[in-house]
Amino acid sequence: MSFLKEFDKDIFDLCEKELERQTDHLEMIASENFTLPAVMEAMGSVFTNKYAEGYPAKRYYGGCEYADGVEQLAIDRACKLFGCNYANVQPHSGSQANAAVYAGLLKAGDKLLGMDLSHGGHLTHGSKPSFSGQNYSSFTYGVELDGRMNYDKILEIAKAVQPKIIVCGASAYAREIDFKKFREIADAVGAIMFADIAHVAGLVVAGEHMSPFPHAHVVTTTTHKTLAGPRGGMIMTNDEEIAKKMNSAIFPALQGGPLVHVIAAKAVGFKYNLSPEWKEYAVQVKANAKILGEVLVKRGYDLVSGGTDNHLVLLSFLNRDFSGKDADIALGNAGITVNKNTVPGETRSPFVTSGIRIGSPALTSRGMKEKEFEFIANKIADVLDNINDTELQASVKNELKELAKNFVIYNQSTY
Ligand code: DSN
Repeated sequence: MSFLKEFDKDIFDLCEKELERQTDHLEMIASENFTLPAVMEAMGSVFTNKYAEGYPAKRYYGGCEYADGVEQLAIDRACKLFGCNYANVQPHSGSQANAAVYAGLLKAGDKLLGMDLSHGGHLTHGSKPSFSGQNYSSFTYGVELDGRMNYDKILEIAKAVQPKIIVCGASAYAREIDFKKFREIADAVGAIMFADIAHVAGLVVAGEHMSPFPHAHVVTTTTHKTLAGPRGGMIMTNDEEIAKKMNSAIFPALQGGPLVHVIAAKAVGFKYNLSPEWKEYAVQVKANAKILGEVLVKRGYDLVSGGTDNHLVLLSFLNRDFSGKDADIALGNAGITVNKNTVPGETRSPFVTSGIRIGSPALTSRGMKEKEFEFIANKIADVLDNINDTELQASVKNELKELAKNFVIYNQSTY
């Protein structure tokens, strides 16, 4: 970072501070991860200078021969990774990818059925403050009191709503999603099945979560969560007609020039996901989340659905006298970064909430295993048991900083 240090000390210093924060704190936001230095290098490459509207071999600007190489490699690797026929790697984010699915397949006002945000869905799955709830006529399904999806009930809702598209996939759901059942539901009502696998994509490609293929008509993901690649989005399908619609929806309908440097970084990330080490990582992500949940249950905490099949646990404080916000702040003071999250049956506002979501992907990328997660889970319980004890928070913070020192992910020479 010597160029940056020399040219813009203000931003350089903030980068330094952020590196220190990422190093000293335990990152347990379920949607975050640490990407490879090689991915960061690609993101900082010369491709940031290039305009490349269009698609490989069909560009609107000259000089795209190497951009074509980058994008084709990213597409080929994505298709190999997910076992699908078509991939669009241009979406700037998961939300942009989802916007393209709707723009390509729906008309304004068409009916969309997705998971309720407060039950673990996502803003772009039809939530009213989002374009997805404003431009389309959106309906929701949720989870049962046991915290799990009830596919018979979702079928009943789908029959009553008769949506054009059914969205499955979640941001805060700890159980495996049965994509085969969602396809049966979609077929029963003649709907398009759209799977947003942003949270579990890294597990899917390792065979550690059911794949949405061959069931879904269209699939989106982000590339930076469990996939541990650069920040961005992607759309996949096996249907040639849908693939054409997705390409037109991304460009020229929704986006302009693709971020070729990020597409290069996506290709690098996919190379990592295709490597033999990836399976090992995904298995460890799940094992770490599992022990985290088990310890918290042993310590008397309620987990929505009682446990986890994937990379996250959702703790419910509905029967406690503190909120998700209180827990988020207390754990933050103790050096553990999580996010407050609504839970099924929520009684508090979305700014306060009655839960927290805790994930294992980032610390697993740092090399932590069950032993460390058991230790951390006990520290989380200690802090929550004594939610107002700021001295305890400070001492846990110091202990965890010492632990973190043994699991260095980046150092200054990395970037
Ligand atoms: N912000 C992401 C998450 O935390 O799950 C969803 O977009």
